[in-house]
Amino acid sequence: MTADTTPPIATREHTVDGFVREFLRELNFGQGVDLTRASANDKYLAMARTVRHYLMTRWLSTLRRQGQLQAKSVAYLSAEFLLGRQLDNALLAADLQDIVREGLASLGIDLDELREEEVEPGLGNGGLGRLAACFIDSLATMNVPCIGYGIRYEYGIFRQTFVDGWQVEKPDDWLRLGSPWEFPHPESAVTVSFGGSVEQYQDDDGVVKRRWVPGWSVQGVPYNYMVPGYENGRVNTLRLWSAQATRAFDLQIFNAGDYAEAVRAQTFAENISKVLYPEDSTPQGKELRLQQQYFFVACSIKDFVDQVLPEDFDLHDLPERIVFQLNDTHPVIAVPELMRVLVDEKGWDWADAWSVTQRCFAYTCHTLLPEALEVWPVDLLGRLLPRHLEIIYRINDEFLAELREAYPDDELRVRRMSIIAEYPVRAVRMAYLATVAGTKVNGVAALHSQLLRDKVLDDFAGYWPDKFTNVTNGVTPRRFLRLSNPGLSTLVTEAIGDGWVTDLDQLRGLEPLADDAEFRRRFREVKHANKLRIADVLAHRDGITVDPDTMFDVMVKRLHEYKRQTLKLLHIVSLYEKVSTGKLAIGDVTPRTFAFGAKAAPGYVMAKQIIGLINAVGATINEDPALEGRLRVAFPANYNVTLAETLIPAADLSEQISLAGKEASGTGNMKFMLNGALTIGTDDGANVEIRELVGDENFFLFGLDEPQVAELVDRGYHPSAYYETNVDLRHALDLIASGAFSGGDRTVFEPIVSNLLNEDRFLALADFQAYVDAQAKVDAAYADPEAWTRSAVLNVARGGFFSSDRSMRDYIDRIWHTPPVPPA
Ligand code: 9GP
Repeated sequence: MTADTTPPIATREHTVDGFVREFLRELNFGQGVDLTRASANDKYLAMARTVRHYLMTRWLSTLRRQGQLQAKSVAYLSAEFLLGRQLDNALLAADLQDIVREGLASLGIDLDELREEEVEPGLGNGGLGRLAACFIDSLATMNVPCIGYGIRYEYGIFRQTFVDGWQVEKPDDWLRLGSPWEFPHPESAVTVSFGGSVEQYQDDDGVVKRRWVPGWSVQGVPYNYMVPGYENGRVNTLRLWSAQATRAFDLQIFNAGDYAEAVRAQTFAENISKVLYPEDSTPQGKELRLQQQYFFVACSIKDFVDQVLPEDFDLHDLPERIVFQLNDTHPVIAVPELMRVLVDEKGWDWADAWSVTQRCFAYTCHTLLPEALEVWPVDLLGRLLPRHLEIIYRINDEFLAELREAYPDDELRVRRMSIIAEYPVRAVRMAYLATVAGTKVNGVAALHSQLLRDKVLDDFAGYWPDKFTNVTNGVTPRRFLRLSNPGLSTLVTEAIGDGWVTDLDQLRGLEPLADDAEFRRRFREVKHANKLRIADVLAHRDGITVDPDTMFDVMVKRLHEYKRQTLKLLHIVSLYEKVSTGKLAIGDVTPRTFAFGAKAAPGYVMAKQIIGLINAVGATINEDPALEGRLRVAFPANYNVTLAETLIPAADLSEQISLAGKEASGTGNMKFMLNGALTIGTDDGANVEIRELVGDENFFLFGLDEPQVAELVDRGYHPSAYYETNVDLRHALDLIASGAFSGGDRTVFEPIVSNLLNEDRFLALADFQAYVDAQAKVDAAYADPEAWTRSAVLNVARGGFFSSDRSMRDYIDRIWHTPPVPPA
């Protein structure tokens, strides 16, 4: 027998005493303080580091096993990962919740107080980034090898504050107090270049080739994060890149004595990963953004090819070893980058390189708004990445030649499908490039995928019908039910066991309990407790008072006109107007708390106006004694993942009221459903599937559907006609215009009113009456608590489809073909 020479991996003792010993060691040796003098932050950091030790053994053995097996992996390329707080998830994955609570209590420390010390990394804008975080959680839990690649922004999504009701952005300094969940590896930094020019040269065989002579470079330093699977021994890796000046560059200038210039060079390089672009759905055509995109994909490809793969790996086998999933168009520049690596650096011929590249990528589109499909002017691209632009031109030339063969008599169609747009400026259409390069293109909900096929990418779908598929989004049940709603989790587990945590379809087992009066009573108790919990959070966090005995009617999402927060506002203002003028007795109004959460992109003027109006309406209504506290608006600033985790479980009504055909999917809608809220919504995004699953009788559908919207727009939409003919709508708009919510100043909200009356791009006025009618049905349904609870239970029971584990199964079956690799 030969001795096992594999070095052992350290383990930790999974007991209260073991934890306490480790924790004190971290506090004393890691933080350099003793318990009596330790600040809350010291204790939090020591606890977090102790907890991560418990996951380390799993992480190291996952990496070791992956090194041995070289199983096919997913590389999820995403400019955003909106992780949320890490501690609770780590405790859950490592089955440490009780041990840590007890261990800390034995030292007189309250776990819940320490939890509040954690600052969430806001490395994403909203749904897209949060989806990426859910996906990597699911892949780890399902034992699928995955590495997430993204950017370690020094400043994440801005911290929103309100000053006199108006949004004021503050920097999100999430790293200030230390970041215990990351592992920097400066020794593994990679160099990424920009600018310069392309030169022609002859290789050793006299073949004329082209290569890039870059103008300047930066370093990408990897920071690793653990992505633990739920109680399964696997920990995958998320690798986020931070930009730094290259040492050579730095030293050269420094040695020449120009300290100021050296610092400037450093700042210039570090700017690349300095701040997340706070845009959601609309791209900012900024050079820095393209730098960010290229920076992280170039680092990631280099990392994968040079560090992750074994030295002797034959890159011709790359498609059997990896699939690079392009999360929206942000990482699409990875396509020409892989071509450049294979052709220029590895010396492959073009056809070989293209054949491998085409089999390595797949593309997810997350939008339907034409303005959100990124397009890079060739001037900019050519300046920043001249060799990549050449490669894109060649990809396009060959693609157009192929199309001309397929459609010899249809040059118009060929031009429509060109990766290069000619108007208004010559530019690269990144979605087209991704479609041409990817094995598959998917939308994120059934309706969205259909509209992609039929409208946005219809020429491509006609040419490659099999390339297009759908994967409906999902959310992780670990974070968004098990952790965020302990009351409901316990109730569900008591009823059907805890298998649902990793197999959410098991929630179906709750269906019969919808008819069980005792179960419904306990379900209501949980909801009420969740309302008390959020009331407490809002009181302390925001100084906002809410009444837990009212219906919680919640609209939380980015502020965007297509999402139609204004429609919600018109409903509130209309109710207020009717009560104030005596048309409606306050006693007949269902007591409601209207909760909003929404950040507006800093440069999106109309969105910021709407925030001002929500706060102004809230301030007026909340202080009007005539309403007897029956209607209140609660708009906490800085809605984020942490707040979502307490707010969503308390909701009765989920507002998903985007204009049909505009919201690709939505994922908040799924979180609400799983937490027992009923949806009022349009036939849009994943609402369509929610309604199909839960049934019409448990969903408040209203408004135009997508074909009706298209028809109305084609016919010519005149919002003012609705104003003229609908008295309630007129009164509501007039009240806003009168200055009633702006201290009599009629100019303040005039832009919103006139935009609605004259343009109303997202047809809020057309859907107003249908929305108000649907809200009347909500009131009627809510008046019968037993029937309402029955519907709420059925929403939970039928929500299993929206697990991100199911989304991952669909990606694996339809796109990735990456089988699970159970731990050794
Ligand atoms: O707007 C979509 C949202 O509907 C979807 O749920 C989310 C995740 O797929 O992606 C959003 N898209 C973007 O943020 C930008 O394309």
